[in-house]
Amino acid sequence: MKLDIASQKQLLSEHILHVDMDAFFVSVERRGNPALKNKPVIVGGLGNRGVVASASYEARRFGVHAAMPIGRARRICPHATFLAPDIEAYRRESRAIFRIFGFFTPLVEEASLDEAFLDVSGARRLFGDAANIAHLIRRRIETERQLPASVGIATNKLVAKIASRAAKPDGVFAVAAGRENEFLAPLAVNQLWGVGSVAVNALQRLGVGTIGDLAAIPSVTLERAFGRNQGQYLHAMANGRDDSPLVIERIPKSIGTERTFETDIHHDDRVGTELLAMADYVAARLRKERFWARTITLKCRLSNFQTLTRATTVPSGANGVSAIYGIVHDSYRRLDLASPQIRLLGVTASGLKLGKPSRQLGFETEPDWDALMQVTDAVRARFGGDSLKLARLLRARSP
Ligand code: TTP
Ligand code: MG
Repeated sequence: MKLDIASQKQLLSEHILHVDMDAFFVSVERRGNPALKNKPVIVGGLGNRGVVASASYEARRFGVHAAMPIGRARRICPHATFLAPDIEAYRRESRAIFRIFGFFTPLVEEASLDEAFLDVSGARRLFGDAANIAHLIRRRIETERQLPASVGIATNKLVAKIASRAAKPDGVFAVAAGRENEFLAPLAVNQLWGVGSVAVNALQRLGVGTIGDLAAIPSVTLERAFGRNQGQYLHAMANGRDDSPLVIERIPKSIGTERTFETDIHHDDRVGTELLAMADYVAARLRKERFWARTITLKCRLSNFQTLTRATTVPSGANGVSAIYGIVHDSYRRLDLASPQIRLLGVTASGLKLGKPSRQLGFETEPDWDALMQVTDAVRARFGGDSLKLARLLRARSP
């Protein structure tokens, strides 16, 4: 392949690293207990219904693998050391490892506790090519954290991730630009993203076992069998093409809205309607970005410019209109304003975190707010933010 144009070179060069810690939980445990070195070690739930979370490579030789019931692991590898997980210790370790990644590039996607994608295009001037950066990262993790990591290097995330598996344990595997097909061809199709047992069976019926088999099938054939989007996606992946960008978490400090009224408002009922509209707006934005807020703040400015704020902590996180409205409305009532003259109201969500909250057990009689919000978000995404409104807001303006 010719690489004579600078931009093409940039695009096609191996600039994505996938770093994945080897037997992560086990390695952390082993570091604190050298007697476990080179021995079969299994970390997992030790109760009757527990499963293996992480198995040392010595234990894997006996067939032990992640998600295997612990009882079965005990039968096939009885001489292994079995340990209960210490999640807090793994989290601390994870943070230390991600700090090391951040030293090389700000472009880090946190794929899980023990794995990350790094875009090192901008780091090469300082640290040498991708292979050199992989070497430096592994050495720092080894000297500072005494843990083994493996690194896959490629032109894109898909191939880098598969390459890191090929690098394990404690190694580096680089797939040169233009050699993706060659690298992927002998591997089983389930190594590709999103190809689970259903797709594997369907592909088997087409005579496809390896990624090479899949790459040889024309895109149109796959489109007929799996639909246009999925067919094209499978075809691209099988040929080592993947243009998915790194997903880099940038968590804002807060998401909020406020409104100054043309004339001061006096009625509690009107205040409620305004707060509901703002809660709805904030909640929709939180969900759009997949955030949960641990703090909800009401701001209320009176006609004399006195500004009152009330922050409420929600340890489990909130992202729904009912929860946010409930909090700010309650805060407002507790201000206990005798004859309110309100100039401005504001609702802000802060202490944001990404992903699922720690769920509270629901009461069965409550409506399924999650499902309702999903539907609301979907309708609004399709028909616009004003297409679906809470009945009470039908006459109110959006904030
Ligand atoms: P993995 O990176 O999938 O596994 P690993 O690090 O133990 O081994 P490998 O060398 O193959 O990368 O997962 C990272 C950690 O996440 C792992 O140590 C334990 C935890 N984990 C679970 O708790 N449950 C699971 O089902 C899996 C797959 C992992
Ligand atoms: Mg790992």
